[in-house]
Amino acid sequence: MKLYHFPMSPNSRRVVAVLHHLQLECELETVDLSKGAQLQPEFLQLNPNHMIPALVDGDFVLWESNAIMQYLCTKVAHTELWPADSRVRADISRWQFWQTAHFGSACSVLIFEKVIKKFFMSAEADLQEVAKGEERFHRFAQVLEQHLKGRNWLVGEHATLADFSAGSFLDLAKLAEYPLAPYSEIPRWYNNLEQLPAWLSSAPSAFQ
Ligand SMILES: N[C@@H](CCC(=O)N[C@@H](CS)C(=O)NCC(=O)O)C(=O)O
Repeated sequence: MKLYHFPMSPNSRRVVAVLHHLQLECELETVDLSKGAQLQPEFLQLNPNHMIPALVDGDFVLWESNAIMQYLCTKVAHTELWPADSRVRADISRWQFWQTAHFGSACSVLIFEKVIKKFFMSAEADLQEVAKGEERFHRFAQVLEQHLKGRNWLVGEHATLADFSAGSFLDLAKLAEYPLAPYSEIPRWYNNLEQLPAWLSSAPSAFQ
């Protein structure tokens, strides 16, 4: 298998974390987003959305990080990341979809304004966009905070794909200045994730 990724991307980091957790053999190829490598014709053949991550497994090409994560889990007989029970899987999928549609998209506004503009475009953050991003962040962070009360993980008693997906955007929390001050459960839970060997070994700095 070969995974096309970019180390700084939360969407690809969570896939790399799954690879590490499951100890699957997979070649990693960096697609340098800062140089527009995702727009090269060879990569567009793999993912016409020009987005990483993308997985190639023989003649099967798969894009969308959450789909890749679920697919990787089917490579092993059993994993707590993606248990066989259909309701548990539905619950995990719920959080993965929620992350993509809501929480991650709120974080992305702040990442774009505070990180990408500053480091890759030498531009100032648009304060109106930041305010909109923060409002959206609070809307969904409150849901996460409430759910985490009395729990160590989003679903059941173990880390699952739900935690890998929902947690992945928090590694940029400081740089993107997420308004996390009112929340205590979210940092507590993210700290649990940070203790997992696969989370540590997939950190962007581990590739530098
Ligand atoms: N929903 C997609 C999002 C992937 C995504 O947003 N990738 C970004 C990096 S974090 C990307 O490749 N952007 C390059 C571009 O849009 O040209 C997934 O979960 O895989």
